Amino acid sequence: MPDSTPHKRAAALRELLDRYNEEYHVRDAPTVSDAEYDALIRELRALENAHPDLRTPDSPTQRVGAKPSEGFLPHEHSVPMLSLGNAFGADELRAWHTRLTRQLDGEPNAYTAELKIDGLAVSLRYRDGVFESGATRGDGVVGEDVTPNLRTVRSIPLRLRVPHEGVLEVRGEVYMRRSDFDRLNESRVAQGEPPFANPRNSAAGSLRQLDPAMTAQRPLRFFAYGIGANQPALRATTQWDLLAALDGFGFPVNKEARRFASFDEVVAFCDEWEGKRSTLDYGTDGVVVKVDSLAQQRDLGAVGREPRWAVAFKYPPEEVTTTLRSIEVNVGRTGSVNPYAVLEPVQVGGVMVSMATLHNEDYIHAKDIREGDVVTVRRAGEVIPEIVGPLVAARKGKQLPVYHLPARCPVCGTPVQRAEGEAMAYCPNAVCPAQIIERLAHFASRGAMDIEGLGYRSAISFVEAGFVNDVGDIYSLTADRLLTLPRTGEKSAANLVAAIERSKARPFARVLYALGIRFVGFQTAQLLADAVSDIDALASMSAQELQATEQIGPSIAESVVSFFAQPANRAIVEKLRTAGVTLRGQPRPRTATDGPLVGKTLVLTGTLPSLSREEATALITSAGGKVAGSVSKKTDYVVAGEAAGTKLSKAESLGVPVIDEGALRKLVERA
Ligand code: 3B9
Repeated sequence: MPDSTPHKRAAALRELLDRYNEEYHVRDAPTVSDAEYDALIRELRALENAHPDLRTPDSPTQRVGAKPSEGFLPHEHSVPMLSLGNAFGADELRAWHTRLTRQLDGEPNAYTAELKIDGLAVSLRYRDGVFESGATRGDGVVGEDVTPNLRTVRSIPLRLRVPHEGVLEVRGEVYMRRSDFDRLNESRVAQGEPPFANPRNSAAGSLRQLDPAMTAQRPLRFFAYGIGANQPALRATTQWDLLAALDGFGFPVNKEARRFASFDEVVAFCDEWEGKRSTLDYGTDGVVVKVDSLAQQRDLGAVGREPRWAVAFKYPPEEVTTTLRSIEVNVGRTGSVNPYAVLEPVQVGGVMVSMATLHNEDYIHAKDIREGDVVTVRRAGEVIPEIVGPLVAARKGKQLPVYHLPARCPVCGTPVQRAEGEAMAYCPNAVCPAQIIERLAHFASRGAMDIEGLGYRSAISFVEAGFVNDVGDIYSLTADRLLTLPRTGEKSAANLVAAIERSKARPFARVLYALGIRFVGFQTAQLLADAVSDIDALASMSAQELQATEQIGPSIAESVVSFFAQPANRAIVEKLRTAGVTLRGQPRPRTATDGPLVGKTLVLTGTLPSLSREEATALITSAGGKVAGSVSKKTDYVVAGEAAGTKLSKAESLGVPVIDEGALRKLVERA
């Protein structure tokens, strides 16, 4: 209900809106819908329009109000924004700790460890609890006044939740979430605008917009980690208290921050996040370790602009820039022509990288990547290195030509084809040596036929010698023939022949996977192997029949059909059959549709004399019966062994027949 006066109503609306804003943008826990919020802010805006004297700078209506500016004014920080010394690795972190322990004449009482957010540092100034101005760090002494832009950042409160009469400067990091950044870049590309290279650049660019209305449309966020000027002084005596006070004022404080009593725990925290940081939706380039006690911080002081009481433990960067020497292509096992970048070698995320995938021609064009460019390379966690994009500004003056995929297969010279609507280009020559080599290497690889000693190098020499034209030919390799190859001794030849021999016993699913049928990965191969009795059954299935199999979609089905439609592939199957490779599945415990136990439900309990649980289940299901986990009136038999428990007594009380393993075997054999 409207309050008695417009003044009171406006105050009430502001309080509500501030609370909802904080719930949504700071706590990530909204309690009202966007529509409710919008209705309230519309009401407040109308009220302020009718009574302009009610409009205050900290009103939630004033987040976007300022007009575009000509440029940013310098802002002198009343308390300098210090910078952090770096520690690369645990040894340097311990060295930092040793230095300060010596200076303090003992260990600090405690430490805080805070993730170092990959954004840009800002200082926010509040006077009498109201946001007054904000500036970038600059050189730590003078930054740029970006007040109107900071006002648009929803997680920055325009008014402190707890009154503070006087001045309070809050320091922290403006950043962008990775997910928000991806979305922003997608829409920029869709509108023909150049994408940002990374979330950090995107946040920096957004905060330095001359028109605050532009900044308002960018998904900027804020984490608070410290204070500057504070008069009257806050009562905190530790960094940990300070973080709690900032939270109490309504600022977002990163929830991963911890306080530790021992330094070893700090080191463990840094280690732990090195592996986990790629799971976060925001970038972190390290951990900021601080001496917790503000009194001890004061005792330690600073050297130049770097406090002795804090340090940045830095992770190896996940993104670096380097020069793209050239774009090359390789030909995959399906004939796909795969472009990749040859890079000036660089360390990324702790490993040396000299190549990165470029996926396909469209990807190269979408990112406008050109040979000779300076590019940003990313490697997060275990992922394959990729090129984020070129630094177009570094290209100035030079005219770098747009890249085009070669028109012909670089290995066999066949013209490359690219079907309408497909991302990849293909070499259509099924006997292209590049494809044969890839198929051989895949066939022999670990999860497939696991032929030890048959890798790329031997695959190349077999193809070059003309010994092998397809994976079926592997089984006609003999020690004598292998010995005619350069660099092949008696022993390695014998070992390889033995490894090839052993591969004949690999299960059917692995054989199917090893064939390298497009879209048939190991899981799919397992599904197919379970669905058919043998390879001939699979080869004779239509796409429709295949699709009737659970989890087999149209692309897989088409691919399987077209694989077996090719005479060359049928010939391979025959070579495998002649060699004695496993081409049929193991009988699997699938419920048979006929047999002596059709319609019967059995329950197993205790240890049977000769059958494991799995074997007993297989026996029952192969006879058409079902195995249930618990006894009920619907149970037909309970099969009991040694140390049977409550299921046995339940069966007796319900009058369900109890049989032993011998009786089960007789039931099954009755057919
Ligand atoms: C004057 C986290 C970051 C960080 C400090 C950080 C970057 C810098 C810092 C901030 N993430 N914490 N902390 N989580 N990226 C520790 C350097 N502190 C200051 O800037 C600072 C500045 C101070 C104390 C701290 O006291 C003085 C007062 C008057 C004169 C001189 C110093």
